[in-house]
Amino acid sequence: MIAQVVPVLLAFGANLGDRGETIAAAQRELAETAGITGLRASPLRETIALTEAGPDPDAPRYLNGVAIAETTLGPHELLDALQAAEARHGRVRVARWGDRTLDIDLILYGGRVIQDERLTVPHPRAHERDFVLAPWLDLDPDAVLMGHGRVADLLARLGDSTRPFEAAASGGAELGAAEPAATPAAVPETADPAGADHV
Ligand code: A4P
Ligand code: MG
Repeated sequence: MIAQVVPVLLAFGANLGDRGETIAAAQRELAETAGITGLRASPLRETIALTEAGPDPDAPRYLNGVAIAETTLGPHELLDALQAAEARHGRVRVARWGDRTLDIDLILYGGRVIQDERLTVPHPRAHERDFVLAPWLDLDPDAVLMGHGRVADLLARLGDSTRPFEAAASGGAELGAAEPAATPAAVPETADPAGADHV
């Protein structure tokens, strides 16, 4: 049986500790994980913390970025790898949307729609978050979010409160973010939502 290679979009966020180094290290680790290839990271952006009470300019700022990759892992295996990386980098779950050393979300898994007790894909809030859309647009100016349309249009409607993060440790360049990249958003919306992980 030949494993199917699936394009994925991952989102990274951190607002505690050495945020840029944590995200860069997690991206390096994922790039070296068996079953994950071709990881290309966006530049990081500095963003205002969104809490359950709304945007909080007094909370520690986040760094956010996205990465595209290809995987032969199934979606839940990939989530296991993302959560293992979060745990290695000291993620402690205290409050929903609370401060964190590292959060990694699976935004897109090819053209698949997944809804179960562990995973909702496409990520249900990605379309309303400038901290996901802005770095994604940096990485892929033609990006399309399945079910919602062009990322450039979504971000223009939403407004962009994020700022480029200039630190040398931004991580994106190291993993090859210089060239615009095609993303899983390029997967046609007609993609078989029940598409098997294996052929
Ligand atoms: N889960 C379901 N679907 C997914 C998915 N597509 N990717 C489940 C990742 N996980 C997914 O996540 C809770 C559970 O969601 C997991 O156990 C997994 O099985 P979590 O990481 O423990 O908790 P969370 O991240 O606090 O919750 P949630 O609802 O996923 O939060 P969001 O929507 O990701 O928002 N402000 C700024 N500026 N930047 C940020 O990055 N992030 C958040 C978290 C809030 N505010 C932010 C940022
Ligand atoms: Mg999360």
